[in-house]
Amino acid sequence: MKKSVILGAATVAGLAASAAVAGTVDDVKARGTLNCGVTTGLVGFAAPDANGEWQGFDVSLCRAVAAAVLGDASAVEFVPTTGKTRFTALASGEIDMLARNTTWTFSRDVDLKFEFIGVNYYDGQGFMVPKALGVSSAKELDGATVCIQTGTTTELNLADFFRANNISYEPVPIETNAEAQQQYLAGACDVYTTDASGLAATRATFENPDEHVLLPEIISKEPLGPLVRHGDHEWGDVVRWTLNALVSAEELGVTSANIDELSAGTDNPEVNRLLGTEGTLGEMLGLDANWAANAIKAGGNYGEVFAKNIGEETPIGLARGLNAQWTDGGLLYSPPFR
Ligand SMILES: N[C@@H](CCC(=O)N[C@@H](CS)C(=O)NCC(=O)O)C(=O)O
Repeated sequence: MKKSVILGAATVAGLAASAAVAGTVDDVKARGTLNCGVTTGLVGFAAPDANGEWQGFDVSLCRAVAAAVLGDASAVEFVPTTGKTRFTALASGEIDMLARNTTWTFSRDVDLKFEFIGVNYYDGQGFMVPKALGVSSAKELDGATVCIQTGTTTELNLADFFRANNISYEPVPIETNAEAQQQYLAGACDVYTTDASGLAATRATFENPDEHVLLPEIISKEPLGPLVRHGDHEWGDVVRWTLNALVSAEELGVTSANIDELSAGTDNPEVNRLLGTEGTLGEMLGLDANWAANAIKAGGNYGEVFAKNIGEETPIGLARGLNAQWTDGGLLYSPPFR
């Protein structure tokens, strides 16, 4: 069944109620590709490379889900979405899942009727300014012009922060990160504010990144994660446990280098259940026994995906911080595979 709907004047909330809510696993299998909503471009998270191939931390999750469901990490149709269009794209059925640095909030979950299936990056909102502005705290930004992406939590947090600190600002609304970058570098705004990871990713693409600083304040919690439509629990389970598989694989020491060897069977029962040599977890999800092994092979475990796309060895240079495993003092904690 074709699920694209005529958008008309319907609100996102109205669409959420009318869109098909079940059967996404079967739809994806029948179609043979996963329609995955991503950003319009944020290097390190989701952006096409020189060959037009989408790469990045969020892109890797799309590929892992495609590998789990279809056995083919390349069977993904990437659908670029902006801060504003992302929710309509998901609610209408144009995409099967959204993997686009999207913050899990009460109203998106409850009111827009989506289901956040986990957190793949714990973040918070920060500020970037040119060094030449001579500012060392966000509280010194009274009267500043601020580039701000519409349809985001960023917009709302910014208003709260300035009001709480009794200072004023002039918003410069923008639709995409590319536009923000261009406006900010052209001096159309004094400040760019978004998720701290987004600021690091954006600054990494500047010709002179050293001329820009991230201010010390982190003014919000931005738990970023993939989401699906409310009501399709089987599909939610598939996406949720694919993310958990990548996280568990790191905790259990399963990597893209040793996975073939471990897939022959190990003396760790949880590794065996994860990789499908013991138990029937794949069958419970309606997938092949090696669904999780395929997901891990797509781009490596969570730690490998992080290191390759956004980690300290990349120009983006993000530390694991809150995104370390719980065993290393971070917040990553997958429920058990049993
Ligand atoms: N996490 C926030 C902000 C997400 C957001 O849209 N961030 C921007 C700035 S990093 C982005 O991803 N832009 C990519 C694009 O323009 O496509 C939210 O969920 O509202």
